[in-house]
Amino acid sequence: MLNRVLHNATVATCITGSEPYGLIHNGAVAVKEGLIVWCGAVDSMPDELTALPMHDCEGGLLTPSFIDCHTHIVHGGHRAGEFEQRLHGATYAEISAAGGGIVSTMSATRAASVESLVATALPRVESLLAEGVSVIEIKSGYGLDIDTELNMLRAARKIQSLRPVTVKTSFLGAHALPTDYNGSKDSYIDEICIPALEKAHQENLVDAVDGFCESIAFTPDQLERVFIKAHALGLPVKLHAEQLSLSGGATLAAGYNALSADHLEYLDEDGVRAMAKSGTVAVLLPGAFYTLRETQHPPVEMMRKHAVAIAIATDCNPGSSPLTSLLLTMNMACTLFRLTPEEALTGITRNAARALGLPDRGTISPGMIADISLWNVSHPSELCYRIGFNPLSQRFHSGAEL
Ligand code: DI6
Ligand code: FE
Repeated sequence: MLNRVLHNATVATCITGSEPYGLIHNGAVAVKEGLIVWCGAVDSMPDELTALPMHDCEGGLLTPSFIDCHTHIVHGGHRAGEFEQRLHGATYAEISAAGGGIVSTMSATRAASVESLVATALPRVESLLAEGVSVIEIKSGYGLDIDTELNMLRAARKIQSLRPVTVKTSFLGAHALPTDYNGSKDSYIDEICIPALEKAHQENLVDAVDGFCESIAFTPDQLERVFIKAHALGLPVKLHAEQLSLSGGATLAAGYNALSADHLEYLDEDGVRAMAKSGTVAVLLPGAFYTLRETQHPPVEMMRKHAVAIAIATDCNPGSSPLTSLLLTMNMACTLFRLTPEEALTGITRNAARALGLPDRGTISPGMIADISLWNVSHPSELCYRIGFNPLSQRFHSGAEL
């Protein structure tokens, strides 16, 4: 049923206006052919819409469905053992040096078939969907050879065909240097990363191109070569930047009109200015901050001052953020980063859509795809405030009731 009017609801449109959250009290949303055609106070609804089937929301809250704009949700294995080792005193760096970390996930991912990558990702995907998620971004980056990078992206595409979710893929060949690669980081970029990107693009597996800019990963110069190839292929870019140190990644990304720069704990004001100029979204990842017990906070106040759009995401990955809850991510963003609940909600709706280049999602307004969630709460701040409680009552995906 793709035509209906959702009524008897408070509507958080997530459009900036006079009301916080773009709230409409006693609101209604009209959906036709899976698109939102009208939204407003129920007493101002145009007469012709009253002929549509009516869906009583019983006083609940409607929001745009959530968008997790940064995940590594497809991967082999897990790293619970490293979690234990860290609690016994080992550091993330020591574990990596001993063959753990990203490399251990790489080995497990290479050993997995596409089918098993899909099968192990699905429970994590379902955990997100159960909390009103309609769009998930999924990165490659644990294959680090041509075949496995492609397999990760094939698995990501497959997930969209198996569940009511929209998947956007990001190619992250420049995530880490595989330890079994006999060559330099420069030759890895030329011999593996760029050829894998070309092949993945030929198979239509890539929606955006990502990289990890950090002393333990790749330099701005190396990543720029990947970005040049991305632009030549007509693909937008994004970047893991300034997560562990200030490396200049955000400024590089802004120079290539990146959709987003992500993490950003060590970002400085020049980087914030560059992102403001290019309209690059700042994606903050409180799950990684929490798991790594980071103490450097992302410069949220500076982002507000320069009007950089802020999104938040799970960064779901087996090492630094084994997190599959956007509700908890919102709570963490408020408590750890001092985002307001309104910023947190905007961060997983309107701004997350921008971080993925999706102009037709992330708000409740005419012309948007009807990805809408109904919550058994009376005010949107409740979505951030509770910890470990899921008040989702219903989700509509492209207007279809699930
Ligand atoms: N930043 C991160 O936090 C993850 N990747 C990245 O570029 C870490 C991934 C892992 O430890 O498996
Ligand atoms: Fe990440």
